[in-house]
Amino acid sequence: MESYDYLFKIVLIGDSGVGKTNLLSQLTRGEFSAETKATIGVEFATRTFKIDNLVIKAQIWDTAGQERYRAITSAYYRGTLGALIVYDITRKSTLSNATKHWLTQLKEYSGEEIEIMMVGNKTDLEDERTVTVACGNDAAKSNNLNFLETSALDGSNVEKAFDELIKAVYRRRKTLDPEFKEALSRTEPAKNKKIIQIKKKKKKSCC
Ligand SMILES: Nc1nc2c(ncn2[C@@H]2O[C@H](COP(=O)(O)OP(=O)(O)O)[C@@H](O)[C@H]2O)c(=O)[nH]1
Ligand SMILES: [Mg+2]
Repeated sequence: MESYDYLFKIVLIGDSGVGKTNLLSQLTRGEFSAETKATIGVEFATRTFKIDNLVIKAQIWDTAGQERYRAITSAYYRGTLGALIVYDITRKSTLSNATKHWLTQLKEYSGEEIEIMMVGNKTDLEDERTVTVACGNDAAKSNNLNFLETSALDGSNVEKAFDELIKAVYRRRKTLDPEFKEALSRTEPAKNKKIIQIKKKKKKSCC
């Protein structure tokens, strides 16, 4: 088995049909499928990233189509350190759902201390675009999210979107977790595998 220093759980969320499954298959297998089918079978796929001489294994969770019914459960989000919230640049409603529904649910289940990358997918469909880059960027900015546009079809920015997210998670862990810092100060990469998780925050009773 491939060895790694840290394991980060990442989740993919967003409306049905925005391209979550294809972004993941493009990242991990270099594959794109034009078929519209509900995701079946795969719970997550993994991919390793190298940062500061450390091997970070990203375990990236994909939904099994349950987002269609907005029925994602807290188990899906448990232990998440980072999320990719995906919308489709040809469908405006998917952007408003990204910030209203998906971001709210993510924060509710995962707490505030996670890194989020918002992704406007399907840039290859420029002629059908209804969400401008500026509009997506503004929505991301006003919610303090990282932002990129991608195409799961031609692969543009796919690697970059995940890579930037993993790096942001890594930087945040480094500032939050004393043990993590200690491991980083060693000259050799840490030999012990370590699963970094954050505990769910208790919900505040009022706002
Ligand atoms: N043109 C184009 N189609 C895409 C892209 N990403 C996904 N699709 C298509 O959009 C549909 C839904 O994709 P899928 O990955 O299953 O979306 P999910 O429901 O969010 O997992 C499929 O027909 C894909 O082929 C993309 O970047 N460009
Ligand atoms: Mg899917």
